[in-house]
Amino acid sequence: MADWNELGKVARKWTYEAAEQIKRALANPFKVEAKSGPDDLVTEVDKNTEAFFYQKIKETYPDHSFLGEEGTAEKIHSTDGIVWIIDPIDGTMNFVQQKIKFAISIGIFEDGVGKVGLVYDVMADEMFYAVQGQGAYVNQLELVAGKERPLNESIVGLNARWLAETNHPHANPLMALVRDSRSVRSYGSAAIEMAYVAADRLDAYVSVNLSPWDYAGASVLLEEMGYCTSSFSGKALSLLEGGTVIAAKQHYKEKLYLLM
Ligand code: 2AM
Ligand code: CA
Ligand code: CA
Ligand code: CA
Repeated sequence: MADWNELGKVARKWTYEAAEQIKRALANPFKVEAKSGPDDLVTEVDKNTEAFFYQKIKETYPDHSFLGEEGTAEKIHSTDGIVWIIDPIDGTMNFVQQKIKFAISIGIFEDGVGKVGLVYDVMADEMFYAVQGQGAYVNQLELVAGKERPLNESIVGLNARWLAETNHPHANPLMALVRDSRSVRSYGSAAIEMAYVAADRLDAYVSVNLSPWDYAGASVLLEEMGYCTSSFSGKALSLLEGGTVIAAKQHYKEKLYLLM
């Protein structure tokens, strides 16, 4: 049986190493390309960081599988065995333009069950991590369950872009969420926003379109806190295909489904 504490330690060690490389890269010019549009960027630093993790995992754990955003390894079609799901830089636009608020995100799963999750906010030096059944932490501090606030006292993370697309099927429910919550925040990194829910800095986070690498790491943190992660229709998040995402304290679950 795998030693998840040990795997967690190794994942954190590699993450700190990768973060040093990312910070060094930030000091020099690097190539930026647009993928699907001007708000969807990738840099050579994203690709190099993913390749770094892929090399390490292949060398150290040749029987583990790998899924990353930048396609370093072939797409996987099954979650059998031990699978590392990695977003080398979550919040690439922040990385390129703001140079803060981006994260390395790693989820390690066994037969589809989250065992290790980490989200490392590189510039803030905040390591959010959890090992299944061992608690969730930010750096040395153990996270404790947050207050269950009513919606009008809650702060919700979401991307404001969806509100502007009035024909979008979820524009109106999102508008209601903006109106009825205490306030909304948009940080530009889904992984950090979901980690903030785990850490009680946000009460909920919603997105109309994410991929497994965006939420894999944070979903282990949220699970460990007893919070809920699901699609807008209440389905479990898939590790092979993306879609809508709700990450929230448990008491919002029914409320958010109804709203969406
Ligand atoms: P990324 O930076 O790794 O691409 C805000 O853009 C959040 O949504 C980020 O976490 C970003 O992850 C994610 N995201 C998912 N799909 C995206 C897309 N097509 N374009 C931009 N951001 C996307
Ligand atoms: Ca991306
Ligand atoms: Ca991402
Ligand atoms: Ca990314």
